[in-house]
Parts: sequence; C-alpha cells; structure tokens
Amino acid sequence: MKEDRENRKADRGFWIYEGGKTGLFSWIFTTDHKRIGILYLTSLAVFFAAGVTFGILMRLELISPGKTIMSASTYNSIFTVHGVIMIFLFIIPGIPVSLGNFLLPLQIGARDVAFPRINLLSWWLYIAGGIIALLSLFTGTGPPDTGWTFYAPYSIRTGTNVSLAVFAAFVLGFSSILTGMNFITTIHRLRAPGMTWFRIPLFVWTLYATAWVQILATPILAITLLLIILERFFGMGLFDPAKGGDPVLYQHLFWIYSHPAVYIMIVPAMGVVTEIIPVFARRTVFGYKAIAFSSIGIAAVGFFVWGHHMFTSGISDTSKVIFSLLTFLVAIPSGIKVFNWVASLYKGSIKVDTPLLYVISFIFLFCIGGLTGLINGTLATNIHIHGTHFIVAHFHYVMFGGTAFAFFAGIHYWFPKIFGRMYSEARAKLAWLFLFIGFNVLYFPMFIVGWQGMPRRYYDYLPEFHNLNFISTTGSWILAVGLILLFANLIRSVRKGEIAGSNPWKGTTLEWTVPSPPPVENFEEIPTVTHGPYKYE
Ligand code: HEM
Ligand SMILES: [Cu+2]
Repeated sequence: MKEDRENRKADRGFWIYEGGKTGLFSWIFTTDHKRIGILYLTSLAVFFAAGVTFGILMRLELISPGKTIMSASTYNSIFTVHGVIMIFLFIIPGIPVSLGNFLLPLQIGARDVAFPRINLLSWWLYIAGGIIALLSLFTGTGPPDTGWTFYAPYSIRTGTNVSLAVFAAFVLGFSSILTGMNFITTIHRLRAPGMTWFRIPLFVWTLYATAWVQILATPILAITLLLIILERFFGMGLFDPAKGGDPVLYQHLFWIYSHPAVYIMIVPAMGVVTEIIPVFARRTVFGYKAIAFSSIGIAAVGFFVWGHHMFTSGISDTSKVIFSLLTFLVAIPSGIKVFNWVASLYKGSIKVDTPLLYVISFIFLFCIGGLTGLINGTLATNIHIHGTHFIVAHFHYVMFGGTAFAFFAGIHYWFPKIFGRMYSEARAKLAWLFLFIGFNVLYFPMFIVGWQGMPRRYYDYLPEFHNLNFISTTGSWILAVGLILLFANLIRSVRKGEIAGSNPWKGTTLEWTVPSPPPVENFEEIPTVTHGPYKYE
C-alpha cells in the first residue's frame, strides 16, 4: 500500500511537492524548504554552467602564447566575472542552500526550517543578486576587470562596471546572512524529541558551523563593498593613497571576510563526505565528537589567518610570522577529518557506488589542495609563488576538487530522496572518469608553470610555458565532457530513472525513513530519537 503510493507519487514526478500545486507560481512563491532547495539547485546549476563556460574560454585563450581568441582587457573581464560567479553565485551559497535546505529539517526530524518565508526571501535575494551581476556584464561601461577581489585603488579608478558588480555581491551577502540565521535557529529550536546535540547527523554540524561564519563574517564584506561604491561615487579617499587613504586597509577588510568564507565553501562539503562514508562502508563513523568539534574548530581558527593573502602587500614581519603560524594551525582540524574519514573506511565492507567514488576523489584532491595550502602559508615559498598559477591551481583543487566534487557526491547520494528515482550508475561512473582525469590534466600543470613563475591574470605568457598550458587546456575539454555527461544523466533520470523507494542505500539517518520524494509535511508524526546516527555494527 505505502510502496504503491510512493511509486505512484514518484511516477507523477517531483514537481507536485505541495499538495498537488503545480505551475511556476507554486514554485517561486513556495515556502516549502524542499522546493526552495530545488529552486536553489536549479539556479546554482545555471550559474555554474556560465562560470565553467568562462573558465573554458580562458583556457582557450591560454592554449598558446600571444593573442588567441580575445584581447587582454576582455581576458581581464572574463577572469573577473568567472571568479565573481563561481564564488558568490555558486560555491558560497552552494551546498547549504540546496542540499542543506532540502535535508536539514528532514535530518533533525522537523517539518520545515524556522522561518520559511525568510527562506524564500533569501532565494529571491540570490536571484536578484544574480541578475544584477549579469547586468554588470552587459550594461554601461562594460564588465568589471579588477579580479573577483576588487582590490583598491584600481577598483576605485577603473571605468568598468565595478559598482554594479560590487552591489550584486552586496545583495548576495544578505541572502547568505538570512540563510545562516534560519539554519542556526532551526538547529537550536526544531530538533525532534531525543535529538540531542551528539545525536545530530554530522552534516548538520557542518551546516551549523558554516551558518555562524555566514552571519558573523558576511556583514564585514557588505560594509567593505559598500565603501568601494562610496569611494567610486564620492571619492572619500579611504583606500586611495592619493587622498591619504590606504589600499592595504581594503585588503585587510576584504580578507577578514573572504578567508573565513573559504570555510563556508569547504565545511559543508566535509559534512557531505562524512555523511556518505558510513553508508557505503557499512560501519559507524570513527570519532563522531572529534569530527563534530573539528567543524567548529576550522570555522573558529579560520577567522584569524586572513593575513596569509597579504604576505607581499607590505604588512609587518611580525604579523607575517603570526599569520603563517596560525595558517598551519588550521591544518590540524582538517587533518583530524581526513584521518577519521580514512579510519571509517578502514575494514569497512566498501561498496563503490558513484557517491563514494566522488568522496574518495574529494579526499585525494582536497589533500593536494590542503597540502599546497601549507606551501602557500610558508613565508619563504609564498614570496615566490604568490600571484602565480600555483595559487590558481591550489584554490581550484580545494574549491573545485574539494567542494564541487563533494557537491556531486551529495547530489548523487540524495538524488533518489529528492526526485524519487535512481540515476544510471554506469553513466554516472563514466562521467566521473572524464571529470577526474580532466580535472587533474587541467589543474596539475598549473602548479608547475606557477612554480616556474608564470603570473596569474595575464592573457599572455612566455614561450617556455607553452607545452604545459596546451596540456592544461586539453584537460579543460575532457573535464567539460565529464560535466555534460554528469548533467545529462541526472536530467534524464529525473523523468526516466528507476523508481527509488524510500531507502535505496540503506541509510540510517531520518531522511531515509520517509518516502521519496518526501511528503509536504515531511513526517506523518514527528519521530522520537533514541540513538545517534550511522548505526551499523
Ligand atoms: C571548467 C572549469 C574551470 C576552468 C577551466 C577554470 C579556469 C580558470 C583559470 C584559467 C583561471 C585563472 C585566470 C588567470 O589568473 O589568468 C581561473 C581563475 C579563477 N577560478 Fe576558475 N576555472 C574553472 C572552475 C572554477 C570553479 C568551480 C571555481 C570555484 C568554485 C573557480 C574559481 C576561480 C576563481 C575565484 C578564480 C580567480 C579569478 C581572479 O583572478 O579574480 N573556477 N579559473
Ligand atoms: Cu586564506
């Protein structure tokens, strides 16, 4: 009976989440966290595709020295827009607003988030920010060309559309703050009876730590970006040395947000990884409390290391040494997580389905990204590699190889729950293969040319860097094929995939106790929790 109803529901498709309402308005005015999660997932996919397209175009330009397909100023605008889209419209909202929004109430045994209407408002602000960012591309004096970091004094002086782009990031910041506020209140107030703090799934712990960074750090960015707009309109001189201002002050304010922001990007990804490992290793997670506290630890220590972006900006030697030391400290809670993931897999009865394949890739790529982060954080080497493609490779390994690969793991893991259908495992594995090979062929050569001195943010380079750049560009094409295969498989499976049932992976967290897709009210009755998650032995 229950199974039949589930099959009939899945067969009619996921878009009838709210009491059978369909149509555009039932989506853009919904207050259901599940629908809002899917709205975000769809919007993120569109912006990600735009960001990837700009990335591929840059690689095409870099296939050989000299001008290939674009001018130097166009290249400057493209890496700026690529960075702005990927940071503010893909990876910062990323996992929390999509998978987090869909899964958080289900994992803690609640019917929705604490403020459903504010949840919808945060999506509207996200879309508004996205539209303003796109407007900055096609209106006025042309797309911004400062880099996504909007460094002063150039961002004050350049005639391009910096004010609009900065305003877009400002609006997106509020979407992020509202989401953070919503999640913290939900986790504190709406847990099911018996769901004590050490019975919460570890994905929820990472959403909790991330939400605190969102509400504490984002206002700093909001004020800093507003100051750039005021500088451009009124020339107050805060960041302009010609008027007694200090451009290094801008860098401090920008990175006081933007470094903690990298933990908004990576900590939820770590939560997805921790969630998937016990299910595909069929054993409980190693060191629950250590993993929970390491999420908080990373978020907290992450507030004190921003100066490592400024070792060549003329800050004092004392502060350089302190920031370098603190940067090493962040590696400890990250290392605890990696150790516990591997320990949880050890002696498990491993089933290598696509979610685990992306998880294992995450651990491999994140370690390369993390360890090169220690090279960047070391004063002696940083002076040499700052501003080169070594840095570009580093952050793509952590943000793309890390967060995006974990995102792909999470999408495949929770796809049956969200859409009520299975994806094609064979096609998913083929997509993974192209992605993994393409990724390393694309970004690993950048470490080498960067170490040899190739500067970032130039559309041209010296002939001796030609071979490795050619290889890197071909890597971007292999990666693009992988992304197309991944999306094609998932989009096809939404309608044509096999009916999934409520618990295809035999997971033990609460979302697997309800039908797929879940009913509007999530639970017929709010469950009472008597033990922690990941019970296998
Ligand atoms: C197919 C995918 C991608 C390709 C081919 C690509 C390629 C590139 C290249 C070549 C640059 C360096 C430009 C330069 O300094 O000369 C760059 C910069 C950057 N990329 Fe990507 N990227 C991709 C995906 C991503 C993803 C997924 C993210 C983050 C989530 C990301 C974030 C950034 C950022 C923040 C910059 C710095 C932009 C700046 O200098 O202001 N990229 N990318
Ligand atoms: Cu940093």
